[in-house]
Amino acid sequence: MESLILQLHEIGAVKFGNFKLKSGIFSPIYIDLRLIVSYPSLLQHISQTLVSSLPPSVSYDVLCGVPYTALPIATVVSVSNGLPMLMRRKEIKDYGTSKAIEGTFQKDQTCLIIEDLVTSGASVLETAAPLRAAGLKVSDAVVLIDREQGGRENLADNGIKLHSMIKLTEMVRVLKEKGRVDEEMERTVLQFLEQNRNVSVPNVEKLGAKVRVPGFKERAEMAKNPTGKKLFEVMVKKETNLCLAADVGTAAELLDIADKVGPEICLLKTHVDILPDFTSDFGAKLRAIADKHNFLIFEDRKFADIGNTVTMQYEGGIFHILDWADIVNAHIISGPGIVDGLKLKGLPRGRGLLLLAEMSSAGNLATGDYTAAAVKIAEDHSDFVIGFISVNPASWKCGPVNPALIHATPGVQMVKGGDALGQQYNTPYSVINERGSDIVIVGRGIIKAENPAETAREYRIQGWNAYLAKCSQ
Ligand code: S5P
Repeated sequence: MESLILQLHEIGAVKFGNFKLKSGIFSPIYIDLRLIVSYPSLLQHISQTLVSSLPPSVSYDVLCGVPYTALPIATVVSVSNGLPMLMRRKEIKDYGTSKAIEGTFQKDQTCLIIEDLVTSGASVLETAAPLRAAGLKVSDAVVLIDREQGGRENLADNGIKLHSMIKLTEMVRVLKEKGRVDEEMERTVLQFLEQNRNVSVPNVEKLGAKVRVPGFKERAEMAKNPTGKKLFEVMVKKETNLCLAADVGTAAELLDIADKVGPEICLLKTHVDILPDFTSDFGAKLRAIADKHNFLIFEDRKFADIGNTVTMQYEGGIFHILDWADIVNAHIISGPGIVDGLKLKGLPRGRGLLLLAEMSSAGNLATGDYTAAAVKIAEDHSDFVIGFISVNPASWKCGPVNPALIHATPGVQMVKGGDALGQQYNTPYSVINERGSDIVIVGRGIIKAENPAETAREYRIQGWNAYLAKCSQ
């Protein structure tokens, strides 16, 4: 390993100084492994050591390198070990076969992911998602260098064990010992790593001691509200627990993305008051798309006023939400009267309501007793309330909630993290399997993707697999 580290340093694949990373932060160390294609014996050395460093318990039928840098490594591993390889396309063609994965394989085969460098683990997850979507099992990834900045934990959250040949701290120690960097640089790098370690694994309390989890089909039977029942049924029929948060700039874009992503989702969430081109026929147009693809519409109105006011906000104004939205949501800050008010209008039309029991944003106040109060109100109105916006129902002190009620969780992306305005993200696997939710609500993770429909498919598979894993526990 030492000689490998020294060779990487010699060819300039590891550099020390002050480098701006893709994320915008400055790092005293920069690693560029693209160079290794120019050094065939080093490439062969890396490829051989990668596979032989894996524990014998790791078994696999096929390999897949993360594009692009790890592709030559995976190719050499494949050729020297006689193991078939797959390739994941970064860009999916909209002509020909439009395949995300190239190569032949059988469903249920196990695929080992090969990567050159892991920081957050995002690239490995981007490769794992279409492999899993195609029916392959992905449980291990092997990487040449682990930057030790949260990748291992993020991957574990997604059911992938990371095996690394070299850890960045080890690499720096070896280079210091061999006189390639001085003590000050070693200290600077270690300090940088210390300050940029994204290891904050959420305080996950596992779902109650392996109680049998009823599936969505069973829960559809238990639901009292027709919309709640329909939602479970759609989820089962389409094998999806994905809700798209369609926070796009215009009504035209919204209708367009709804049609494209429609086959992947059970629910489409709108913020109708952000659409500058809203017209009175918007609801009918969206309903037609919802009927075509069999999903429900959820207007994320977050009502918060007294019962009398919300009846008017629900039914009237410009938006006439009651006419086209299957589901709306409400805060309980004003007390149970808000549910009575919305129910007055919504129940005769067969509509459903989600209560905001928790929120995803940092520092929010919907915790503890407030969350418990939401549960109580929901139980008291289970003819109209279909469930909750929640973040970690597995941790609720009140214990498991009536399974007729559903949990939908915002703040979901493939990699844990957040935005600059307090949003906090967890992975689909963590949200469904560890935090005890049912539906993942994904906005920017899909709408900002290069190919929203394909990305939505990947989220759907991740979310659904996490649900299946939970049910088979
Ligand atoms: O606590 C909450 C509740 C909601 S409904 N946190 C949220 O982020 N939301 C909504 O979920 C939010 O208004 C947005 O529409 C979506 C999250 O979007 P993303 O782009 O961060 O995935």
